[in-house]
Amino acid sequence: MNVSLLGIPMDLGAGRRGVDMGPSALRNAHLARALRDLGHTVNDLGDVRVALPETVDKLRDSGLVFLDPILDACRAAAECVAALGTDTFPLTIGGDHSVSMGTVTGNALRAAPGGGRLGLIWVDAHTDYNTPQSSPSGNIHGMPVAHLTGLGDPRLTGLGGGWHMRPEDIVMIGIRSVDAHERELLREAGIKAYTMKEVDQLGITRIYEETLERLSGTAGLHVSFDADALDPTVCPGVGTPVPGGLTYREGHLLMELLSESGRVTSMDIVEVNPILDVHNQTAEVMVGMAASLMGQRIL
Ligand code: EXY
Ligand code: MN
Ligand code: MN
Ligand code: MN
Repeated sequence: MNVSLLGIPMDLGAGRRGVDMGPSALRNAHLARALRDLGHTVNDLGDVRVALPETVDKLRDSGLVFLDPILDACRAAAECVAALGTDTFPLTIGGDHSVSMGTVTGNALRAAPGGGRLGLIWVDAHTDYNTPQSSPSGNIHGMPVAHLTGLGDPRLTGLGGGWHMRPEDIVMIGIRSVDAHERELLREAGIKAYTMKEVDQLGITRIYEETLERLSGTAGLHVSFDADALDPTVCPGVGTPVPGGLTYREGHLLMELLSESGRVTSMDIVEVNPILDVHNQTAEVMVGMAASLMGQRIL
C-alpha cells in the first residue's frame, strides 16, 4: 500500500504544551521504517504549517482558545489530505486532537466530491463532543467530534463546506471521561460510545464486530487514535491521562481486527506529548498500534 505521512505539529487545542512535538517523537520512534518493513511504500509529506502560540493571541473568541490558528492548521491539513488520491492511505500525526477536524474532513472530501460517507472510529478516553457553550475549558481538542457533526462554532463546522459526519457513522471506543453537558449532547446526537465498562463486559472482539456491522453502509473507515485511550501506564506521555484505560493488548487486538477487515482507509495518531513521556515510550507504543493496523502480525 502507499502510505502518505503528514504531521500536524499543533498544541493550540490542548490545555498543556508539548503535543506539538508529537510528530517528531513518532518519526523518531521509526514510524516510517516500521511501515516500510511491512512492505508499504511510505511518502513523508512533512508537516503542515502551524502558528506558534507565542506568535498569536490566545484570544478567547466565544469561549474558543486559539480559534484562528487552529482553523488555519485544520484547513491546511484538510486541503493536503483531500488532494491525495484514493490509492494512498493517509496517516496523519498530531498534534492535539483538534487536528482531526481537518484530517477527517480531508478524508471525506478525498473519497468523493462534496464529501463521502466516511465511518469514524474514535479511540479515546474522552468523547471530544463539547461545543463552545458546553466546554468546561474552552480547549478545542475537547470539541472536534461535535464540530465534525455540524454542532458548535460555524467557522469550525464550516471546514468541510457543506459536508458533515452523520452521527450514526461514528463509533467511540475506550471512553471513561465525559463532561455533564457533553453527555447530554452525545445522547441527543445518538452517537454510539463504548465505555470502558463495555470494554470490560463485552471485550474488544464483540465491540469490533458490532462496530463493523454498524458502519457497514459507509464507503471507508477512518481510525482516529488518541494515545490517552490506552491506560496511562502504557502511554504516560499524554496531557489528559485518565486511569482505567485500554490495555496494550486491547489496543493491538482492535488494530489487528480492523486491519483484517480491510475496510480502514485512513488513520490519525494524536495527543502524544513527549514532554510528559518516559523515554519516548508513548510514541513507540503508538508506532506499534499503527503497525498492527497496517498489517503487522505476531506469526
Ligand atoms: N472534556 C474535557 C474538555 O473538553 O476540556 C477534556 C478534553 C480532553 C480531550 C482529549 C484529548 O482527548
Ligand atoms: Mn481526543
Ligand atoms: Mn483524549
Ligand atoms: Mn460543516
